[in-house]
Amino acid sequence: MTEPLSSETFAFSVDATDGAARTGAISMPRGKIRTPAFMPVGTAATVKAMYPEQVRDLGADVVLGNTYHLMLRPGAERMARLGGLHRFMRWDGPILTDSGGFQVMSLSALRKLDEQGVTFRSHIDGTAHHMGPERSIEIQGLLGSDIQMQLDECVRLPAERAEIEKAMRLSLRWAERCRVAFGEQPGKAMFGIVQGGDIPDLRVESARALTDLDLKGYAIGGLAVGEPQAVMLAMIETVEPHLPTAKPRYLMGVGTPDDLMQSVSRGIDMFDCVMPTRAGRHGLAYTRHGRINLRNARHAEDTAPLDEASSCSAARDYSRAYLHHLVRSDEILGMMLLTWNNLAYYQELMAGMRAAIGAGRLAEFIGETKQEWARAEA
Ligand code: PRF
Repeated sequence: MTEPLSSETFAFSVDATDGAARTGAISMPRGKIRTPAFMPVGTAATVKAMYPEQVRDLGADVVLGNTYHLMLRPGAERMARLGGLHRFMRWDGPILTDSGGFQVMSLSALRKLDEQGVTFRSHIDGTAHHMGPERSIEIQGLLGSDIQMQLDECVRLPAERAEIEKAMRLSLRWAERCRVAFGEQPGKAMFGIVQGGDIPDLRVESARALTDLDLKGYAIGGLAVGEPQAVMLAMIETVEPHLPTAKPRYLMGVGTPDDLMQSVSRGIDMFDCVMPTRAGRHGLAYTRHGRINLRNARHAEDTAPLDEASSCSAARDYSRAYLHHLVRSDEILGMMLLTWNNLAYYQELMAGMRAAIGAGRLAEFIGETKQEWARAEA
């Protein structure tokens, strides 16, 4: 099952499977990404509240950057003059960049989308911008991104079939244009993005058409955008059989720890989400014992740490009472410690799943993990 790895090219190898779940690695010139992988989000050339060394030490092999934010500030050409995103932010591992369309639609003002791309006003200074598929790939290249995403259109759910279908077909045409713009870049990759909302036949059509483009990897977009978890999981099950087994599959913008476990067991290899970092800045801790809201008064005199058995100092060495105090006082250290804890937990969860898949006991691992959440909550 294992394919040869070469550090000079982009290669994906599957080392073990357990049902639909797989564990393996993507190898690229800047390093190896162990899969299933969780990619911390470093939107503006920083994983918020974290030193790059800390992110690396937690076991993250790859971080995500955002075309939309970085093209506006500091700017793509400026980033290239400064030597690229890796040097700029002091992250020498692989970087995956999202293509910008999704962030334009959620963040910018006066946005308009047509065949040629997206036109929008910056959420920072109101300046007008246009970005088509070719420019998105050009910007991702100027940033120095290792894994670049096609420009796509993501429709929020619920939505009418006509709207979902139109966005899915536009995304397919943009995938072809991105593929041409990307060309052949040994050691780098461009991923396509399956769209099609919550409509199975549109999902299948999207996955098949993208597979025909023979891309290096495939993302599933347009999920976790308002639909129930059961619908998201059903769509993964619909798409998965139509994606090539030898290519990595990336579920964009997902999710909770339970979302990650359910999706890995359905064949997903990569994730990104702001949840652990954003929640950390809002006083929420993800732990082996479940989700803990440190704002809550019940932690005011709790001398226990978040997780006495964690490998992360933030989880092990600080009392819940202290974290409660920091959060209530809006202290920066509170955000730093909770972000650190949350990313550590997410990476521990991924490492746990990789080991469980290797041992053929993913279902048991998921059962044990959820059992501990339920026990701690009771
Ligand atoms: N497309 C892109 N980025 C994304 C999404 C998408 O559909 C999502 C949806 N969960 C998150 N990030 N390009």
